[in-house]
Amino acid sequence: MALASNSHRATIESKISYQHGWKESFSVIVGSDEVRTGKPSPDIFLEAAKRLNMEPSSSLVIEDSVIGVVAGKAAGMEVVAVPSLPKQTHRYIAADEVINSLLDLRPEKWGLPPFQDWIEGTLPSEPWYIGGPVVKGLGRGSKVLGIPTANLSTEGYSDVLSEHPSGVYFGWAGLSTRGVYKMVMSIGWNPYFDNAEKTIEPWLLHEFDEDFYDEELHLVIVGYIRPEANFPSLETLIAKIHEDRKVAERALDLPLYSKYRDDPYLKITSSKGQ
Ligand code: ADP
Ligand code: RBF
Ligand code: MG
Repeated sequence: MALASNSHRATIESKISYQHGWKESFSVIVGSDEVRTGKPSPDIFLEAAKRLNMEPSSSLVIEDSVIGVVAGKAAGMEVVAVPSLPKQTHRYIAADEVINSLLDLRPEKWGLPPFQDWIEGTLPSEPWYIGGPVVKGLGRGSKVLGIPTANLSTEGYSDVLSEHPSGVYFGWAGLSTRGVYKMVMSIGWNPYFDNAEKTIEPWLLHEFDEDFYDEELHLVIVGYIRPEANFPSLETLIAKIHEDRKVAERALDLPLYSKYRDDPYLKITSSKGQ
């Protein structure tokens, strides 16, 4: 695995020195000062392949920039693009695949060994925490989909939300006066509805007799299921969300995930996450 950047070698080294284990993860590092021309020229990638002793045609480039995609294709390599800005997919048409985040990278699609951390359709993560009073959403969940989502305000969560890509996640939900429930949620712009704002939409996997707007809801998010997607019809969107529910329900019984049911954050009644 090589790191091939348009930055100068010294800048790359200095930058990654702050990330534990990154330097050791790459057997080759190439900066733009080590070749004649930087991206979009293919030189950096060709040099990286040469030092790895690999054929360009059997190399896979993972890129976040448009000029990097162009450089990778010019080098005769396969290119997966991970755009650094959402809703910019159209600028990356030259790539062989555009994914929303590195969570969606599937090495086996490219003849590489698969990641080993996926388990029963889910990708475990360190738990992360959000909470607050249940707010009014766009009034669509129950009415249009038959799937109520207890929306949380995104205000005050810009750090957590920028750390975690949009997508479908699952975990545990605590309602201060009611209990702890399994939960599956979408975070993002809901491509089917093409929302202008990012929303947090947790579906609590329990039948309630009444609404619980303004009640304190705390979430412990323990894993990832899939990127948000668009769908050809409302029926196919609904079917997919029910599939997500089954994946989450089953996964949350695994010890790996069920242990977080007892997380004290689910019982605390303050209004700030951690
Ligand atoms: P909104 O657009 O205001 O979020 P929804 O149609 O999505 O409206 O309904 C969400 C509301 O339904 C929640 O705020 C909550 O009060 C209630 N509700 C009832 N059952 C559930 C459930 N199982 N999961 C989430 N919310 C539920
Ligand atoms: N909306 C989408 O447009 N695309 C999705 O892939 C998607 N996945 C969802 C997954 C789950 C588990 C839930 C609860 C909702 C999902 N929705 C998705 C969001 C749904 O559109 C949202 O709840 C409604 O817009 C109601 O506000
Ligand atoms: Mg809702």
